[in-house]
Amino acid sequence: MGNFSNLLVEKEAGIMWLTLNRPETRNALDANTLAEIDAAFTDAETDTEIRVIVLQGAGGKSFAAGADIKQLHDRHALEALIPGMQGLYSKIEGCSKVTIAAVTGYALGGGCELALACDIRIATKKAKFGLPELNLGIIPGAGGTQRLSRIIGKGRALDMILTGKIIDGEQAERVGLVTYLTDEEGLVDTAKKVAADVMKKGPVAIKLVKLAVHKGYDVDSETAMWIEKLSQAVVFNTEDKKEGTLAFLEKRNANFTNR
Ligand code: CO8
Repeated sequence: MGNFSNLLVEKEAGIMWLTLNRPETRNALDANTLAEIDAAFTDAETDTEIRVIVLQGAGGKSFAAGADIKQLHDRHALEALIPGMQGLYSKIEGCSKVTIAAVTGYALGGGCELALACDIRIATKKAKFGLPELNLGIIPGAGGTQRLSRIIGKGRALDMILTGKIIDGEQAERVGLVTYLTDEEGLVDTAKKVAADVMKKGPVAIKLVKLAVHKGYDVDSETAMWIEKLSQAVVFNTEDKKEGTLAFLEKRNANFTNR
């Protein structure tokens, strides 16, 4: 992977830490930052050592304050049709590794949508979530209209989008936008703990359960059940399944090999 200017990438003990690093703009997501996130995810996908990807923001004030409004100002209609931020977030959702957003400070617009595209969201009490795009005369166009509704329900999502209200970490936990709430000092440790729980699981099973949940959510229930059944059929045939069941019977921890 090449050198990045707006994204810090660290790999440690199975975790890829991605830190959005433009604190002077509250980590606004310009085209260069998005390209760097894209490249980091491409790398993570093929790096068998990496099991979990944690996204966070540098500077303490912000996870990400959304799309870079300076660049947004000059966009024309056809540019909204390219995959762009929406395509990248779909790639993140479809990543076979587990993704965690560790949020303190602002997660607004495309920053909130980035957190919504992750599998698990952790927030501090100082987190501030919102989709304020309508203030700018645009709509949440990086998956926000769909993912927020699915995660917190259509009524609450419409309220947040139409009023542009910003909710803090405690409110976000109450409505199910985040599933872990911590103080600022505990953010990294909470992410590490969640990652450690995930890393005890079989990698092939993780890949397929993500597929079953995400893809199954978008289709009718009978098709979704088939996706689940076929995913189970795949894992039934793996070394990991043999090892996981044997380890239980032998009263020891499983040693999964991703096969
Ligand atoms: N883009 C560019 N610059 C930004 C952004 C941003 N999103 N957010 C903050 N900045 C810059 C400010 O302009 C300022 O720059 P300067 O120092 O040069 O004046 C610097 O960061 C610091 O900002 P503030 O002084 O405003 O800092 P505060 O701590 O007082 O406030 C806020 C922080 C609340 C985050 C405030 O800056 C703010 O409201 N930012 C804009 C938030 C916003 O509206 N986000 C939504 C953007 S639109 C979007 O995300 C669309 C996604 C879908 C696009 C799909 C396209 C197809």
